[in-house]
Amino acid sequence: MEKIEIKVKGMSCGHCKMAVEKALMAVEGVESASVDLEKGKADITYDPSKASVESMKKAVVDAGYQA
Ligand SMILES: [Cu+2]
Repeated sequence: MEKIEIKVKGMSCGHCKMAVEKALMAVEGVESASVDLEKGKADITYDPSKASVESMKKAVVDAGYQA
């Protein structure tokens, strides 16, 4: 497992935080995702053999935010 921090823009409330976490958790290989709303970042633990940084960023973008 590896850890990464991705910057996420466009979040404004707790619902946004939940939406981004849910989108990240839906990516295959992502074990956990914790979004910090105030700092605008997501701490992700993932399996690099299954999940790529690009696929995680795409999930955030598809959810309606900027990664
Ligand atoms: Cu919101």
